[in-house]
Amino acid sequence: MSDYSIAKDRYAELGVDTDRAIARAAKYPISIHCWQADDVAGFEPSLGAGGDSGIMATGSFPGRARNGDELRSDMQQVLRLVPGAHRLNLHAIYAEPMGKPKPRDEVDLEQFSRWIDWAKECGLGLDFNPTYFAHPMASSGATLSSADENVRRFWIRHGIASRRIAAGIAKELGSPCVNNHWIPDGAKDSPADRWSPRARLRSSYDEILAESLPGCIDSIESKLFGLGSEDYVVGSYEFCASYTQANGVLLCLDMGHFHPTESVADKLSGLMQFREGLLLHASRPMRWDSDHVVLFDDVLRSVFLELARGKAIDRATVALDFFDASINRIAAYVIGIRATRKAMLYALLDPSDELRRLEREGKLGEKLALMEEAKTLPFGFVWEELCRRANVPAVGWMAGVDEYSKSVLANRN
Ligand code: RNT
Ligand code: ZN
Repeated sequence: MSDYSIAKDRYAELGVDTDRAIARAAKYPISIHCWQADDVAGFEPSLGAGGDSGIMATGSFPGRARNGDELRSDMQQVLRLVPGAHRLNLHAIYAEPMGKPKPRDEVDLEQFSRWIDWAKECGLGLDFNPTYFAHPMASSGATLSSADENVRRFWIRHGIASRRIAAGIAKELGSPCVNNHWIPDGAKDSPADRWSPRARLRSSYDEILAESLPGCIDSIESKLFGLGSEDYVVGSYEFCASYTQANGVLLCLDMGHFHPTESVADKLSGLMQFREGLLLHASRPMRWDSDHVVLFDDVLRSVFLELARGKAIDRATVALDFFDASINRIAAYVIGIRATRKAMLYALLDPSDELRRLEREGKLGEKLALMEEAKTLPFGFVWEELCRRANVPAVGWMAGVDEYSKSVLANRN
């Protein structure tokens, strides 16, 4: 008997169909962020995220992608080592100007034509993000909430431009493009006026979202604090949850953007009573950082378990958001992508029906016992089978990273 057939029988005893779980877990797209490959630097000359942008990649591991060709090549190598359906998530700073670079507020579809051509060749869908950071116009720490009308208008134009690009991408690729808005706006310490910036942000989003653009699916991402916005974040969770609810756009929950003892998993059944979908940024908070490489840990498992138990996995749009410049970046990608896919599979293998029955019948001890036992079912063999069916390495994938590092990354100095 193969490892997999032993595992299949064990799960079947609990009423779980492993073949069905494998097929389902492989089909939900994971939108891979392009910015782990280059530490969120982007291709604009001499800008780069940096410390005043609210986000920062730390580390200096060699081999960072320096242009679109290198980034696409890295992505292709990553895709050889991860099972299931994927998309690629771009930021506006990854524009590749054909002639003279265009300013952020004039960026357009043409500058993404190389990405679009490549996505067509690979059969990948693309998602998009306006980049409201890493720019002189963001150096005051305020963008869409700025009291300086000149600054605020500049970023409104950028938001509008990003939506047109997203709609253009959707049309070119025949697949809706999620366009996620995140701003770094906030204050380091004790703002006297917490109200006006939020009122301005609300009206900025109203203007940005006014145009009807089929194919562009907007989302707005909240945050708790950032570098330089420790005390006050304009686009807080309450602001973003309320705005998106009132205006019919997606709320983006980044798993790194909450108080450490808060459960993102527990929010889902509340939020999703009132909205059809959600965007999830799979990420991992670590003390003050919100962007460590995603691991197959309790927190990630609990989020997907909640979605599975609520029969809502297909209502969540899943994207990744982490960046670590201190380890091999290809390995970082593969670890985080595989962890996210594993969490999907793990959740779909949950004996949810049986657990719910025990709970309904008041057998809470039995329920807890089964939850515990389920944790040590032979999950690994089912995961390996998913990889085999997807034609990617089940184990030993680091060899694919090492080989690529020697033949490609080592030549980037
Ligand atoms: C920052 C947000 C945001 C960014 C990316 C680069 O805290 O999580 O999603 O990480 O847009
Ligand atoms: Zn995020």
